[in-house]
Amino acid sequence: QYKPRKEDRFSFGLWTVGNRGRDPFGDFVRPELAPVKTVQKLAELGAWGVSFHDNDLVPFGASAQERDRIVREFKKALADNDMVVPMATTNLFFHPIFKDGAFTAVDPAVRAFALQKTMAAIDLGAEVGAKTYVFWGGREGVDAEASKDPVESVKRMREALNFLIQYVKDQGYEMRFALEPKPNEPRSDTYLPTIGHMLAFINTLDDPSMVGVNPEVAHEHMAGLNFVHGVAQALDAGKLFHIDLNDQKGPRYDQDFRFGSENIKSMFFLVKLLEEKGYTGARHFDAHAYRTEDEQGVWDFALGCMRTYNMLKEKVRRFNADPEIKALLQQLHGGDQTYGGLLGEYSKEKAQKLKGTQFDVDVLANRGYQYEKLDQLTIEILLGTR
Ligand code: GLT
Ligand code: MN
Ligand code: MN
Ligand code: MN
Repeated sequence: QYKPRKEDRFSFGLWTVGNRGRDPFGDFVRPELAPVKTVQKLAELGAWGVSFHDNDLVPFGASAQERDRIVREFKKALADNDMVVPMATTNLFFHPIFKDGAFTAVDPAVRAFALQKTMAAIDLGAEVGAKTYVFWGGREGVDAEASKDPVESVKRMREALNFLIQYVKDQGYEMRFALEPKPNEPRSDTYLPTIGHMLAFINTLDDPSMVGVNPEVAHEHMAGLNFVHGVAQALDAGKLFHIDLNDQKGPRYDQDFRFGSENIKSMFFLVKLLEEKGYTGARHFDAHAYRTEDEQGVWDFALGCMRTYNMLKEKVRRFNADPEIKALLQQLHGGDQTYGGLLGEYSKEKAQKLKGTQFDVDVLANRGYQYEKLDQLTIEILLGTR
């Protein structure tokens, strides 16, 4: 019943299941996973798509012939396994040339190189049919605050994105951009740190309609924010172009845990939001297996992400169908029509009427809302007793 199917639109980055467990304190613990094998394995598990950074597929500095061979083999694997590439992105953080950032690096040669690399990666994404192009500003930020003018940095970010928007248009690609915020790590402070910062920034671009967000669970939790609310605001703005699903234990380093492994209640409300508010994009997992795992553990991890999403989806169905919850919500949201008529759009008459209205302040102030009951019912749904 919870088995992932194509219509669930689950996707994984090559770098996620391909994560080899290296961290700042320890070396690789798993061997490399070839992209072709990843595509086969993910398809077997029921995934729909796979995403990648340019260098997850084509090594940095590969020759043109090598690139073409790799892309040919990869496209064959996609076709053989009925898999799509919903999203592609650029690695602008791994190579030492990007140690001071890419689009916001102080060195204009680095900024120009970042643009060149991104154009080539956009071409690669377009070649495999990616309709969404993600920008995660990995090293766009500072350690030494004195090193950059923060206003200039925002301008540089804008300049680069405007350049690339125009490039995509010139090439005639059917592609939209999704910007991914993160508050810190690997830099001690990253520019455009949260969904809210990103949404405001997008409106300053030359063609905001082409640009949305790619929020990640772990990243907003690192900033101590309510992810569900951030995603809701992005949806309301028509800007939820893509999403990175994973999990995280509070505001620490970026943990990228298996989806739904930690914050079950908020992930329940996230799935509820995505399923009910018309999100049709990829359910993309940007997470990786614990460092303790071998290859089998990686596939256990991948299947777990998808199954948990589907289990939460089933919980949403139960929540919505529960008579007691339904009645409670109806009562809470029913309201009083006399006052309802005084709300909404402004009119002079309404304002006058509102000014003259008597409110029973004591009754309103003394009201109980039954949220304890509502929340407990939610918990009972989640713990499987309803
Ligand atoms: C990197 C980062 C992720 C981004 C990926 C896209 S790469 O793993 O931690 O959050 O989504 O660049
Ligand atoms: Mn991410
Ligand atoms: Mn992360
Ligand atoms: Mn990450």
